[in-house]
Amino acid sequence: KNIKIIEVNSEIGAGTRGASLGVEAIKIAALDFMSNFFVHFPTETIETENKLLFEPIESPYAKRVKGVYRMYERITKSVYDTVKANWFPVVLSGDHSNAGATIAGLKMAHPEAKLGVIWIDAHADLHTPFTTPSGNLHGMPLATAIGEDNQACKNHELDENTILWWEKLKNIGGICPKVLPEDVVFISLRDFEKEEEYLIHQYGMKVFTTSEVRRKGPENVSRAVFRYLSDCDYIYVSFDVDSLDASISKGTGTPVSNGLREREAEDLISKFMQHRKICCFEITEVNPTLDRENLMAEIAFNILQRSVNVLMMN
Ligand code: DIR
Ligand code: MN
Ligand code: MN
Ligand code: MN
Repeated sequence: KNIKIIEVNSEIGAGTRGASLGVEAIKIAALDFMSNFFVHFPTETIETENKLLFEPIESPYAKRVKGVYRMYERITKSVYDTVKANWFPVVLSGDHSNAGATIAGLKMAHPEAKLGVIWIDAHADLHTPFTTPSGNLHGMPLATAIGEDNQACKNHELDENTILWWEKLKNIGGICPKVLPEDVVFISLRDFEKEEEYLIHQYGMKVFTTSEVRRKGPENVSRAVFRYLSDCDYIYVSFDVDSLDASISKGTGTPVSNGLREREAEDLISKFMQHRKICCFEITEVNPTLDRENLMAEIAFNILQRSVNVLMMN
């Protein structure tokens, strides 16, 4: 595969400041390891909306949603163009809200295909403006992809404007839903709210817990994941670094205990990358301002490098 890196230095979907520096921190990790990894690949850097961080919030249940929508437009186009030009997109992004756009770009590039998603994350990211506990859009990208409002669990009344922008996020690219809930697999999910749990149960979404990954091993888990997604034509892997255990993930906005070890994540992700249906890989939520020694970025870089090596051999 011919790799192209799409760099998204945006953090407007996150609740903690600093994730917009995550991609730079991964590059610093590469330099500290004396790796010339980043020399080898064409890179497109997406313009951000981070200036909105200095402005008052308009929609408390969908913070900076206009900016997130503009990010969605740019990322969707970039992913679409990359796939259409026969490049394999590796997306390095600040906060996870961007992943909703990555999925949109993939779906637009393959409108007739059935798209599967492997979501490696402590969180389900299935909130909507109707249910969110924080208003942060990095908790909502999967809901935009499956076209979900979750009105059944509604906690807030929304103003017209918030509803309008939410509709625009779900319908970006003119296809909604982009992915079916049954074609989403969660890995290491362990921190979610009851509104998300409702959706997971209602749709019977597939979850592999950390202990399952540990017990069965990467080979078996990977085989089970691809068997489960066997009727999908293309599969996207989204890696939120907070899937890693809190002991090694201080450098992310929302670390959670009982997560994956570095080696487990690396082995599992490189197994995923061997599969012919893999069409895109994304790493997100590295926040070096929370880290003392850039450990999170170093781990993310190791996983990136090994994954890309595997992709290039396939
Ligand atoms: C929580 C936290 N579910 C929220 N989500 C995070 O604010 O929606 N996602 N941290 O990565
Ligand atoms: Mn996430
Ligand atoms: Mn997360
Ligand atoms: Mn199916």
